[in-house]
Amino acid sequence: MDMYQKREMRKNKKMDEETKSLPSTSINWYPGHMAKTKREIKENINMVDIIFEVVDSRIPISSKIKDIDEILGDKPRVIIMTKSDLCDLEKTRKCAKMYEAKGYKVVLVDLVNNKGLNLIFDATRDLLSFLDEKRELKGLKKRAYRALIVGIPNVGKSTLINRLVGKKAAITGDKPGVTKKLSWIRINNELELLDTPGILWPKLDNETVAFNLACFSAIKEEILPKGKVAVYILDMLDKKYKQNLIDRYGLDDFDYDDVIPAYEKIGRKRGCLVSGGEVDYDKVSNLIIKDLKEGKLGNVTFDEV
Ligand SMILES: Nc1nc2c(ncn2[C@@H]2O[C@H](COP(=O)(O)OP(=O)(O)OP(=O)(O)O)[C@@H](O)[C@H]2O)c(=O)[nH]1
Ligand SMILES: [Mg+2]
Repeated sequence: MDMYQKREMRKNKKMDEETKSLPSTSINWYPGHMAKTKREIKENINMVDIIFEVVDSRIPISSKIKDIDEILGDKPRVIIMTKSDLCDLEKTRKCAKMYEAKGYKVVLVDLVNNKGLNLIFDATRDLLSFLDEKRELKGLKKRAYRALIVGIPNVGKSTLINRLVGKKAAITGDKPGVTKKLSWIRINNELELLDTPGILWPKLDNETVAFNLACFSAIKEEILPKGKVAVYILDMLDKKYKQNLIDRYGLDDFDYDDVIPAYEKIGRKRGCLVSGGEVDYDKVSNLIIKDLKEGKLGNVTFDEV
């Protein structure tokens, strides 16, 4: 990197600080198809018995849809926290307790190692046994419970369905916006699930939430600049998981106001170089984001209560 690039990067950093105070609604992140999904959920809500609301266990608060309650009404609800293999269990459990105190049932699952799935069935039976009793009184046979699965993009809704059904019934992918339309999937005699595309809320009212979502790929990459997201990650780790920075990058000194030395160190250590041996800052940003997502920066939870 030459002097000019360094100056530009410092200038950008200054600009970033200035934009921090901008009204957050200036970020356009709400594609039209999400409004359509919400409409369709509304249309189908009377057909379902229970809601499986999926959040990412690394950001259990930021990843909860903000304006969903008006649509879901008072249907029984289970909050399913996915990717527990990658989270900081202690912090995530505190968030789970906070939700439980509000009356939600909460289940933590690790969909890579199939952990916690039975707890979803247990919670569902607990919440819905009254339906069976009601049907029995009317002389009707028990029928499969119908669950609606909702959540922001990329939290693992379709993966969860595939694990529950025991085969690939829904398309999944490591980027937001994989599922395109609502679809019913029969899990077994006991459960039917309605998979939905990920949704967000129209107004981004909190910058921290936006960065948390960007860190874990819940919003499309072009919404927040990668450099900003990577610096946010370094800052969060510096504040909450310092040892992880030392372990992975040998970085024991991070200065938010001058990120260049950190970028230089990481770039050299991890080989993010251009020909001539200069550090490639874009490559470093990409590496930091990828490392975080894949758990190479340790098990982390960014939300705290
Ligand atoms: N490590 C880990 N990865 C997971 C887990 N659950 C899902 N994933 C991964 O997360 C990514 C997103 O999964 P999807 O099931 O496509 O997410 P989705 O919520 O259906 O996403 P949209 O359809 O885009 O809204 C995939 O790469 C999954 O393999 C989990 O428990 N642990
Ligand atoms: Mg999906």
